[in-house]
Amino acid sequence: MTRIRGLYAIVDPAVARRDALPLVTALLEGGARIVQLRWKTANGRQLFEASRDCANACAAAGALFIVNDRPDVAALVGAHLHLGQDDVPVAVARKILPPNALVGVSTHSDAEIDAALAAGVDYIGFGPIFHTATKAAHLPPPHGLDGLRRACARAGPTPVVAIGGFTPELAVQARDAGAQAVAVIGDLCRAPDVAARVRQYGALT
Ligand code: TZP
Ligand code: MG
Repeated sequence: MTRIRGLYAIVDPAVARRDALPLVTALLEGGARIVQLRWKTANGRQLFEASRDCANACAAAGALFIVNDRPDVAALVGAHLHLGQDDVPVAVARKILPPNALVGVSTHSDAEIDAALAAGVDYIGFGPIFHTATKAAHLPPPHGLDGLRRACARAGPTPVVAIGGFTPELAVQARDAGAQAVAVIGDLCRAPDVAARVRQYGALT
């Protein structure tokens, strides 16, 4: 039974203009049970220390904690791992992760979905589904809900995490289109009351 289900909250301190730990604390208070730390501008020390603190907070709340980009940091803090297309290959990352670590990969096309499935990922990130105000490099145009439906069919039993432009209302539509989870950056990181915003995703779980 996959633990990738419902709201997949992504903490991006650069988007939020706040430190990672207070954000994670607010997400957990609101009921988030999957939290990823995505901090592209951090140096190694910053990312390690923030990951360690967020991992501890998530463990205390019984939430899943996922580190973006960096297998070494994920391994050091006992986190799960999310990889992009430009990161180390899944099989290489798994060499330094414990066997129970989940590894997910961001995909944007059929070819990337197929490659991720062949690599044995635990879940697939797929997007962007809608227009996103969060700047992410080299994103293709939005796939929309029809594209998401096709991606879920292609992924078969592997869980699909939809990403890109989500709000509580749109998240329900993604779930109805077949996504097991919905990843959210801006709508949570830019929320004036993060815990309250998480609660508005309650219909997802
Ligand atoms: N990959 C596809 S869309 C996206 C990424 C990293 C950004 C999603 O951010 P937001 O703010 O939830 O639209
Ligand atoms: Mg990456």
